[in-house]
Amino acid sequence: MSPRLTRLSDVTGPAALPAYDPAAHGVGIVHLGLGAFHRAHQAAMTDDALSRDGGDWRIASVSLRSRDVAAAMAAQNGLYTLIERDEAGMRGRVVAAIARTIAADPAATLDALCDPGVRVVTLTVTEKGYGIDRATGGPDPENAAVRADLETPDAPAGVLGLLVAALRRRREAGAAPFTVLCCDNLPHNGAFLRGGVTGFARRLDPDLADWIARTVAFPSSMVDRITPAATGATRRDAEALTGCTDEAAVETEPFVQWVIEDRFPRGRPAWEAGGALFVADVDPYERMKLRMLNGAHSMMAYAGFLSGREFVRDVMADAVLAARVRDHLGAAAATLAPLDGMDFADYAAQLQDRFRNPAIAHRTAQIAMDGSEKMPQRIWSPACDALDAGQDIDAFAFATAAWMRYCRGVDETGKAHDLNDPRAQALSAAAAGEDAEAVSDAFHRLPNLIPPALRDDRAWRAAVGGSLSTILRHGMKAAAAGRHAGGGTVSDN
Ligand code: CS2
Repeated sequence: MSPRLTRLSDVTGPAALPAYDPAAHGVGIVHLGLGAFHRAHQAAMTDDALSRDGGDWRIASVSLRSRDVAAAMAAQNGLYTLIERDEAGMRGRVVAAIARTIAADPAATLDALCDPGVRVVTLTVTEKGYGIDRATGGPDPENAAVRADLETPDAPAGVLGLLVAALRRRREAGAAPFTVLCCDNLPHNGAFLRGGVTGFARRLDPDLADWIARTVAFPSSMVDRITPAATGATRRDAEALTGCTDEAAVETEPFVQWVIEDRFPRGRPAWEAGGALFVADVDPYERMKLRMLNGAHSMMAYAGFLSGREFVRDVMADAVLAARVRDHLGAAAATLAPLDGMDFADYAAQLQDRFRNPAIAHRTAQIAMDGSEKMPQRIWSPACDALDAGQDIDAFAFATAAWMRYCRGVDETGKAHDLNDPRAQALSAAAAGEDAEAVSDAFHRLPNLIPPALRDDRAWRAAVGGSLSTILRHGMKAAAAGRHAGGGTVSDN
C-alpha cells in the first residue's frame, strides 16, 4: 500500500507540485466551507498565487459541520491532489495552500478569525448556509443558527454569528477587520452578505453595526468550476498521480473562472496568477453565470433526473434534452444586457462543451438539491425580466414545472428520491396531486418563493400549468420533446 500523502517530498508520481515551500508562508485567509468546490477553486488559485508571488496567504479552512474532510486533510498536513479531467485525459497537482483545517469546532473557528494575521475571510457555505432572509436582506429570524447565536453571541456557531463575534473582538483588540469575500452562487453576493452581517450586528450593538458598515469590505465575486463529489475513482487516480494514498483528493474540469470586485483594503493574494479577473462591477458576470450555467444546470437536473439520466453528460447525450439545454441558454442569454468582452453565444457553446465533458460524472441529483434556494436567481429572476421585455418565457416555465414535478419525491417509475431542500416539507405537500393547475397554484402560494410578478401573471401561470400538465399526463420525456415535435426550432449544433 502506498504511503499517505503528508509531505510534498512523498510525491513520486507525475502530479505537479507547488513552486513554494509551504512552511515558509503564514496564514492570511480563513475559509468557511471546506468542501470539494473550495479545494478545486479558491484553494487552487491561492496555491497559484503563492507559487508566483509568495506572501503569507495560506488558508485555515473550516468545515462548519462535517468532520470527515477536515480530519482527512489534517492527517495530510492540509495537502491534497487536485485532478483535472476531460476527454484528453487527466492531470494532477498537489495543492499546499491549506495550512490547517478546523472540523466543526466553533470556538477554534472564532479564534482563527481573530488572528490579526488574517486579512481575508472567504466563504462557500452554499446558498442556504448564511441564514439570511432574502425578502428582508437581514438575518433570518426563523433560522436555527441565527436564533441560537443571537442568544449567545459570545459563543456563536453559525456564519453570521461567527463573523460578527470575530469582528467585534478584533475591534475591541484594536486589530483591523478582515475583508469578507462571499464565493457562493448568489446574486450581489457581497452586498447580500454585508446585509446579513450588519443586520445581525445591529440586533446586538448598533454601534458595532455602524463600524462594520464603515470599515469592512464585502467585495462580490463570481465563481465557476464544475466539481462533482469525489468518488473511489478520484482516490484511485490520485494515488496513480502521486504515488500516495490521498483521502482528500478532488476532481474537477479544466475550466476555472473567478471574477472579483477588487476591494481588499488589507491586501489579497495575487489570484491573477490562477486566472482570476479583477473588475469594478461583478454583477453582470454573476448574472450571466447564474442565469446561463446554473439556470441550465437546474433545468437539466430536474428534467434529466426524471428522464432517468444520472449524470449531466447523459443529459447532453440525449438529443431532446440537449436541445432543451440549448434553448434554455438562448432564453437566458436574451435576458442579459451586453457585457464588454463577452459573446453570449460563444459562452453558451462553451457551456455545452463543458456539460458534455465525458470524463466528469456530475450527478443530476447533486444539482437538484436545494431547489428553493437556487430557483429564484437561476430561473425566476430571468423569467421576470423576460416577461417585462415581452420575451419568450417558455424555457423558464418548463424548468419551473420540471422542478415542481421533481418535488413530488418520486420519479416516473415510482421510485422515491430524497427531496434535499430546507423547505422539503412544504414543497412535497405542494407537489402532491394530479391536477396541474392545483399543484402550480399551491407552489405559487408558498410565501417568499416564486416572485409575485410571476404569480400574478396570467401568461406565466398558463405556461407553467401547461408544461406541468404535459409532464404529469405524458411524462417528462414527452414534455421535453413537445416543443420540438415539429423539429423546426432546433438546429444542429
Ligand atoms: C451547480 C453548481 O450544484 C449546482 O447547483 O449548478 O454547483 C455548478 O456546478 C457550479 O456553480 C459551477 O461553477
